[in-house]
Amino acid sequence: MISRRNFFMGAGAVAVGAAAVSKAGAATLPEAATASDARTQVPPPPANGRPFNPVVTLNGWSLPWRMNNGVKEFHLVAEPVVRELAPGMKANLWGYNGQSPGPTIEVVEGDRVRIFVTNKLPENTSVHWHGQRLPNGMDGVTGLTQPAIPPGKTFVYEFVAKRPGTFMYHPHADEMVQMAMGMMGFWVTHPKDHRQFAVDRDFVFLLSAYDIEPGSYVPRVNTMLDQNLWTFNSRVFPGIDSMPVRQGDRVRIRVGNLTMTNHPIHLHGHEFVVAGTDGGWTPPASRWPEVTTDIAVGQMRAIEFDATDLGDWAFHCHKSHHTMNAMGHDVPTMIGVDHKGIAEKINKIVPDYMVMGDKGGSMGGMEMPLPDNTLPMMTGEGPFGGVEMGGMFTVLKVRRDQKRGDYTDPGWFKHPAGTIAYEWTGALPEPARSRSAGGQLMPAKSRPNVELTVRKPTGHGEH
Ligand SMILES: [Cu+2]
Repeated sequence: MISRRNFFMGAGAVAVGAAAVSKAGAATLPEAATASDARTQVPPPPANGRPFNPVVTLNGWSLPWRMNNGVKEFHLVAEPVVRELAPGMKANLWGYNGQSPGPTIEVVEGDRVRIFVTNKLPENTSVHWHGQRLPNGMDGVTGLTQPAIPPGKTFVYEFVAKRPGTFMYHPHADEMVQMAMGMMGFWVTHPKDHRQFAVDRDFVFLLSAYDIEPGSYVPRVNTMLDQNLWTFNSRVFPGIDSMPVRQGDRVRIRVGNLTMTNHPIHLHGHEFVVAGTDGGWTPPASRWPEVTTDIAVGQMRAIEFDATDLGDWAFHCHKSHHTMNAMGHDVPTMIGVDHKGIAEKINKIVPDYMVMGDKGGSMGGMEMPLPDNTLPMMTGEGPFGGVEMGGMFTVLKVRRDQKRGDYTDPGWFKHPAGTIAYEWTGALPEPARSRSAGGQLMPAKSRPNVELTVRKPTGHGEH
C-alpha cells in the first residue's frame, strides 16, 4: 500500500491537469473538473491571477479556475459520488465534482470570485460560504437569503474574497441529510502579499463523520452523535496519507470541523500555536503553546509549529473511539474476565457475537469474519507491528532529507541506534506503590460477581 501511495503522491505533483476530466456543459460555463479517486494531489503554482502558495489537501485536490475579465470563475457540481474511505471500503456519498469532500477552493484576498453551482442531486441544495464576508444574498441560506437550487439547475454566486484566512463551504438546504452524506469542502483565501503568513508546508483537511452499517454502502443520515466512521477528509486510517515535511520546516495544518461533535486534535513530539481561527489570523502576542487543541463543531483552526524533531509523529483526535473504525459500539469490556470458550458458546445463539480481548482489547484474536465492504476496527501495519488505530489518525513524518515541495511518502523512520524503547532483561527493583493509611488490595474472594450482559455488536439502539 505504501508503494501505491508513493506512486499516487508522486504523480499527484504534476497530475492535476491530467486527472481533470472535462464535464463542461454549455460553453458559457467554466469546465467542471472532477477527481476520480482519493489521492493527495499537490496543486501546481497558480497559472494566472495573483501569486499565492497553494495548500495541500490531504487525500484531496484544489479546484482549477478560469479567469474571465478579471473574475476568477469556478464550477462546482453537487452530485452523488463514490468515496473510498480506505482500501477495502467504499461509500456512496454526496459531494462535489466527483469526490467527498469537494475540491479545495483557493483564491487571493481581493479576488472577485464567481462560482457556478450545478445541482445534480435528487433534491434541492444551496452553498453557504462559511466564514466569508459577502453580500447577504450570496450567503447561501435556502429560504432566508435565496431560493433553493432545484435539481438540474445551476445558480451563480459572486463576491469579493475580502478577508484572508481559512473557510469552508457546505449546503444550507436539508443540512442534516446533506452533511451526513458528505457535502462539504475547504476554502482558503490567501493574503494579498504571498510572503505574508508564508510557511513551508500548508496542509488542510475537514473532519467529517459517517454512520455506515457494516456491510452497507450508504450512511444513515438521521444518526446524531453515534457515527461509527470518524474521518479526515472522508478517509480513515490507514487510508489517510501521511504529512511528510523537511526538518526545520515551518508547518501549518488547517482543520475544519463539520461533524456533530468536538475533536481534541493532538500532535506528538512538538508544541504548536493556534495561528488562525474561524475569524482570521490570531495576533502573535495572543498565542500560547499547546499539544492538543479542541476544534468545536463549525470551527476552523490553523495550527503552526517548527518541525524540529526527526521521526514519525502521530497526529490524531484524542477521543479514543474516534481512532477506531466501524463496529465499536455495544461491545462489552472483558478486561480481567476469563471468557475462554464463552464466545464460542454464545456464537451458537448469536451468530455475530464478539468480545473485546480479555487482555485489554487487542483485535488480533477476534474470531469473526468481517462483512463485505467493512474495515477492521483498528488496523494499519507499522514497522514494529500493528498500529491498532483507525479513524482520525495520521503521521507527521519529519525527515532531514525531504526535499522542499516533495510530498512523497518517505517510508518509516530509521531510528538512530539506542533511541528505541527496549525490553529490560536484568534484575528488577521492587516498584514503589501507593499505600495510603488502611489501604490495601481487595482480597480476591470478596470481589463482587461480574455480571455479563450480552449484546450484539452491530446494534445502535435504534433497531
Ligand atoms: Cu474526535
